Amino acid sequence: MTDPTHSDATAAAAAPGHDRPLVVVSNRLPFRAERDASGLSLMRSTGGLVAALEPALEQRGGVWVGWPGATREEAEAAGGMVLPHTTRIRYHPVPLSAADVAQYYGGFSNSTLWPLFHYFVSRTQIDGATWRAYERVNTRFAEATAAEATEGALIWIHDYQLLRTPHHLRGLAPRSRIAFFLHIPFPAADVFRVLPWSRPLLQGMLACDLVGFHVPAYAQHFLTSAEQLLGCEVDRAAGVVRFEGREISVQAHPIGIDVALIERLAGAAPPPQRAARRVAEIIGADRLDYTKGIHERLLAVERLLERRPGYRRRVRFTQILVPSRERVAEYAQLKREIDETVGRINGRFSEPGWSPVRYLARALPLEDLVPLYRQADVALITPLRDGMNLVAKEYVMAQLEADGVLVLSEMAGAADELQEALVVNPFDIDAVADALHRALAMPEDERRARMSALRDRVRARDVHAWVAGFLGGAEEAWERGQRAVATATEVARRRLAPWLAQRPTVALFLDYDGTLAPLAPRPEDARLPDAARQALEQAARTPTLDTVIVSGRALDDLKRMVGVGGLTYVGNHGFEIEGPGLAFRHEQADRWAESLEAAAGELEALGVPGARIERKGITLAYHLREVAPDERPRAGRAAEGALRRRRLRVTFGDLVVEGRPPVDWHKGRAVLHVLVHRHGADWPARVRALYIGDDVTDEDAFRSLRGIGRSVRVATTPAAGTSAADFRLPDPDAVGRLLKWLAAGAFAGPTP
Ligand code: GDG
Repeated sequence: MTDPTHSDATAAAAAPGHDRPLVVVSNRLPFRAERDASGLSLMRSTGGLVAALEPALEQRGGVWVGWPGATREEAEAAGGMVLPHTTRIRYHPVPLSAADVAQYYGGFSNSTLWPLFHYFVSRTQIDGATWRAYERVNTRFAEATAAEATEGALIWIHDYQLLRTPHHLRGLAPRSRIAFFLHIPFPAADVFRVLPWSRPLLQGMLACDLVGFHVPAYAQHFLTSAEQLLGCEVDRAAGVVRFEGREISVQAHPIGIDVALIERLAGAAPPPQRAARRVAEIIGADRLDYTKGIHERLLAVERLLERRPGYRRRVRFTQILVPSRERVAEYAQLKREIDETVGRINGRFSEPGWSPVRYLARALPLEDLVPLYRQADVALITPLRDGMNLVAKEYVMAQLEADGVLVLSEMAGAADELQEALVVNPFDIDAVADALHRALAMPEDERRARMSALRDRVRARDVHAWVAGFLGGAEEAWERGQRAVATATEVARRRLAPWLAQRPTVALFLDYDGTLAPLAPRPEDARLPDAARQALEQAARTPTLDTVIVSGRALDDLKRMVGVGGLTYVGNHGFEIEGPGLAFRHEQADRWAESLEAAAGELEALGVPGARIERKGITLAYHLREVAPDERPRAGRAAEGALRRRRLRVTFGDLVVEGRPPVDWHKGRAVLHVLVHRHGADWPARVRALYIGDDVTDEDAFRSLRGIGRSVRVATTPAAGTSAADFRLPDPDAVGRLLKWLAAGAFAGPTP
């Protein structure tokens, strides 16, 4: 794990890449859509993040990509909307419909990712429809971003709503510099894997050069997930993941606040006059959210008053509750619960002239909030889980006299840095009540010692240092990624070597077209490269290696194309097998000859220009590669119909439609047949089975071997979530290099 560098703004200005254009991408643009009599207007919103990013955008020149905050329908009803702009920053709106907002934002982002990442597993909704909406909207964000990604620009994507955007963006702009920051926790791998889409989400994030989190623990969770769920190679000490032949840096960059702003606003407010005061002030301020522990906090205040009656009439707890996600039913329910608890506590303890809880259930302008921070003797910040929590840092900086006390949940990322606070477990109501007592009774010397240490740290790591540190980290990550020479083959080799070495024999299954041989427009032109032929010849001589070529081609054709003796050949998608000590022909292989011929006749009669019919005896292929692209869908449908009418099974490959006997037999079953007949039913005790293929029909083999073997899909781009293979190699060249290593028998397992 590399620690973030907290350089100041001057150092940042001189840092490499400081003049690089910046593209910021976030769910929301920094506006609030306000509706009034004149229609819809967009107001610039403020806040620490905006205050930190806008100067960086202004300095470098750049674009902010995001949703403006009003749905497409609302904007249309209002006759359009006009985005504010400054001379150096442009805003690129990503329009979202009301349905998008409901499904992508209210659904997958806030009813699936938000609860799960905050460890509320039982609140997590698993719904394929919202996932698809999330994927769709993330694609749109990637398209909008790609349109802005000028040469050399740095793209900085924010937060959990956009975890898949880097993946789509990498596909559209492969050479771009992409960095990501997650503002919420990244959960432990065992929690994260609850999501059926955990793997594509990880792949999404791993398309970046830098993935940033608030604290090292979140980064570690991410590394563990990448290792366990995707089989990535991980270097924890360096904070690096190797994936798809790329190196991704994973770092902790704890966000800071706008220190100067908070101190200015605090300075404009009256000082607290603590000694003269009869009623001690306690403050809490949160967005309405179940993660913030507001209800539990109220119970702790109640417990204090119950157990220590001396505090009655002598303390007042102010809770500021900013409305949030009101359209989500659970939030409305939570609001009712909090309202009721406040009412109950006040009903129970209030006396003439004093109520224990002051409750402000609305947003306050920062100018009004900071004076409340300054006045408060104690801040009670007890989220059940929080990425960072900025209120804790803001309270600290508003304590200009350095004599307030911070009571802080150990479940907030901020607790990592703010160790001098009274750190509590927010679930333990008694412990929070005790900490509150300790805070209220704390001697001034201790208060000043703690608060001044906190103030120094928060000041040193303000939001400008955070931006500079993160952008510097992104720059380094990209450089590092450029130097990293690990090819996909090397990565696969390193991952496979220890596993292969655990058994004396390796059974190696290789598809032909697109795996060993580059694809060619006509099947007869797909020649085996010389290097691959030599490697196969060597493989045939290596006693610890059992090499099997698997193809959809007819067996004779396949043997002719490869032409290496001593290997096993599986033809016609597994319907015919031949090799040392093995001869197999599926019992149904010859019963469908008439149907196949009838279908072939019908396809010939169609006379689609460029289409080719390949009669393979047991199966039939209809090749569309040389058919005009806009003719292909129609020709494909016609072929499907012709084959189905003869009750044949239809499969769709890469520009090919195939018909085969309608039985449950495929490459995967054939692979298991070879393994069992050659090595015995308990072959996993003696043999490591590895399958390499590029086609959809190879997926059957990947699935059959899942858990008992390993598989590699040959594909130029990562097929997120769509392949059952364990690894990916980009092309037949990369397969050739892996094959050369395997053929030499260098994996050397224990002797039989
Ligand atoms: C996410 C993560 C992470 C509060 N009341 C008012 C008001 N606020 C401002 C505060 C503070 C911000 O809202 C709240 O920030 P938090 O960090 O506490 O929480 P989230 O909104 O959940 O933010 C969090 C953060 O992202 C940054 O990475 O720290 O863990 O969940 O700045 O001042 N602002 C105004 N009126 C209010 O009444 N204007």
